[in-house]
Amino acid sequence: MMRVLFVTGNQNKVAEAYGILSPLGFYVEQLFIDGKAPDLVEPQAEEIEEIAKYKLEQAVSLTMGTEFENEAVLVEDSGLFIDSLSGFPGPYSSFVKETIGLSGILSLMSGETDRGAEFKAVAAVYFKDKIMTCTGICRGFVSENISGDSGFGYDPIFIPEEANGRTCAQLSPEEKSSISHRGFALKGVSELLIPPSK
Ligand code: ITT
Repeated sequence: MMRVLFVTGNQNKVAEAYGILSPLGFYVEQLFIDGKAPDLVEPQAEEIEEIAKYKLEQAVSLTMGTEFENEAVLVEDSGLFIDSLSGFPGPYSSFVKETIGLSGILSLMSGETDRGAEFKAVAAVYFKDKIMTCTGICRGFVSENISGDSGFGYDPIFIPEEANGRTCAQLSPEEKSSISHRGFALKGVSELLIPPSK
């Protein structure tokens, strides 16, 4: 099994990536340096693609010259893009979650009938001098209420189109990953790492 080192501070992402990539023949492990998950700087940028590339550069430079330098290094950046808010919070999703939180988003949307939104993830991998990136999108709606207690982040207020009205926080990890932005982005990069045999 090929090992993929995931550079992230979010253990929920690691657990999901492990579930998505293990059946495809990859062993996902969170990268720790000196016992700590390295803190990557997230630039203020309009596009999560740009943020993911910047995070990957930092992640790769952290592994250069270490025992990890010949291994595949993965980063990922994601965000929730709400149609009626012109794509907000998008690249600012982390900050918004920490400040106004889920209830703040629901208040911003109070009385709004257009609840359309999408989750987007950009996964970027460096392996053998090559950079591979893939974007995954999950279309859905922002719920009226906070529901469910599995998952993380915005899961309790996001209803994927395929989820029959349930929020991501009401899905099993397998159900979420089979339709999620992260599921699509990681399956995409896995095919670039090892093209499927015909
Ligand atoms: P990194 O260390 O990998 O950057 P992070 O949690 O800061 O971890 P992001 O910047 O990519 O990750 O995430 C932006 C926000 O979107 C953050 O608040 C996450 O909790 C949330 N988020 C990302 N993926 C999600 C998912 O699958 N379900 C719900 N919320 C998610």
